[in-house]
Amino acid sequence: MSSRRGPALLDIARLIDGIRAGQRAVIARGITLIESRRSDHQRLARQLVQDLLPFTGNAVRVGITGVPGVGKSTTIDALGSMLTGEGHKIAVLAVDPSSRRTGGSILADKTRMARLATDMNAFIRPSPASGTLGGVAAKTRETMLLCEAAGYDVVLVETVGVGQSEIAVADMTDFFLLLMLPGAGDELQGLKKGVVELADMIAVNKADGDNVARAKVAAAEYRAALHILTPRSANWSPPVVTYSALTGEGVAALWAHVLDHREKLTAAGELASRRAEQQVKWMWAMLEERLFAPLRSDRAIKAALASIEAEVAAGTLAPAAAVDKIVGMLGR
Ligand SMILES: Nc1nc2c(ncn2[C@@H]2O[C@H](COP(=O)(O)OP(=O)(O)OP(=O)(O)O)[C@@H](O)[C@H]2O)c(=O)[nH]1
Ligand SMILES: [Mg+2]
Repeated sequence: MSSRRGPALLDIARLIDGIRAGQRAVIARGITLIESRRSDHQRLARQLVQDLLPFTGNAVRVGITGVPGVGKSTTIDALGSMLTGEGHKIAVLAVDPSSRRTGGSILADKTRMARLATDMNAFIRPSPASGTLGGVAAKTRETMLLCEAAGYDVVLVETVGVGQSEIAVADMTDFFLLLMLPGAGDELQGLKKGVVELADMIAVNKADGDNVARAKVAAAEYRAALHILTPRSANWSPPVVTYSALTGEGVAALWAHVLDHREKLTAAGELASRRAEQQVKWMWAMLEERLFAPLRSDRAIKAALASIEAEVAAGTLAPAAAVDKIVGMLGR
């Protein structure tokens, strides 16, 4: 074909073959395309995700959150290697829109996931580079789809429990796991009530050594706290468990709850409806992201916005007139 689209489409076909064959280098190349900010790459990435769509949706999608140091990475390592031992293929993704995680701490994370990092049935991908939460979440969602098409049947999405990113992760997964520390029943460890309400399970980690009794006390407190919250689903009451990512004690039981949840929600049709709702939500989130993109990236618009904002602040320009001006610039 001599058309300009020819070679690119050929590349996409090759990418799809490699991804579906589970070739790690090709998977990584696909993710790089998804994460690229270049508009031609973004166009190809959209085509790629669309073409992969029929092969997606088959994974158990689990979101994992908790304060820094609660043991998310250690838990993912323990859980992930248990599951690869059972013949599963695990993809580990992250949503971290802050610039907290530099190259250095990605490496540190890999040492916390020592077993998975060398496991051929595990694929670990750090969070897309910092950007807006919406942008980062969108890329992680597409990466998740790509991993599913590559045959990963469990996707674990980690996010640190300090902001809006928990909601984004709960919105892209089937099961949202909130990790807690023993002994710190104090106002649910600073977590916002909204995050606790999203949880499909609370798991108190580090229930080992001297901490076992304290972990049990914490679990009882969380159980009592959950009673006064409205459950996320009519078909599921979030359990509260204790475990140790370090010793592995309780990790299998933790996973059994995830599967139980899946069975119950599938039977009730809720898993399918949850995913359908999520997909529509993604569409709106991406539309918003796309419509707002010029406001953030177009230099002329950015400059004009600053002075428009100043005029609105000074009271010389009405907000409605300002919106007219901005929308006018977008239409150009
Ligand atoms: N005793 C004990 N220590 C644990 C356990 N799980 C994790 N740790 C320790 O807690 C520390 C933090 O663990 P990480 O897995 O890095 O925690 P994280 O939640 O991923 O932390 P961030 O990525 O910084 O948000 C490490 O020193 C772990 O060895 C556990 O079950 N028992
Ligand atoms: Mg970590």
